[in-house]
Amino acid sequence: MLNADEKMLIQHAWEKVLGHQEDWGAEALERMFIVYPQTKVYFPHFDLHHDSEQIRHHGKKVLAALENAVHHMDNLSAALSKLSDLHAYNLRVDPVNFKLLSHCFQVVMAVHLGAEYSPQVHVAFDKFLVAVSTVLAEKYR
Ligand code: HEG
Repeated sequence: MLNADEKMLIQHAWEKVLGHQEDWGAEALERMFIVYPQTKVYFPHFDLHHDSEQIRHHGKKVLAALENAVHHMDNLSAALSKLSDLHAYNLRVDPVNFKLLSHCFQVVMAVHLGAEYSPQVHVAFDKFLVAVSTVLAEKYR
């Protein structure tokens, strides 16, 4: 799991996200829908056009969940338990898709943080997103 240095890097990087949750969340989702169009099957009820209110609203929710995870890195299973139920029992999102969204979010971070998104921050974030995705998929079987 994440060591103390990595947790610090994630908390520090997250400070840069504050104030941009809706924009950056929507950007990550839009990238996912364009780069991996198979992910759109889970959102038949959404307007998926650029700047769609639904994408913005959903992006804000996804980043709020990630922010909650940043605040509970030592206890992700408990912190994300309800969301894990939702994804496993109601939405039934194939777990491969978590990697796709995680990758798109990493690109968004890199674009906005530039040089500050160093390889050390990148690997810490990668581990964090894998940990979150694991929890969201852990109730599938
Ligand atoms: Mg999921 C709903 C978070 C990956 C498809 N997702 C939600 C909600 C949150 C969330 C917070 C709203 C829950 C609520 O309203 O109570 N999602 C979340 C995270 C991640 C993730 C943190 C990964 C890091 N989701 C994900 C992926 C897909 C997906 C990869 C599909 C490609 N999520 C999905 C759908 C909904 C949610 C279809 C319901 C959307 C709606 O109808 O409003």
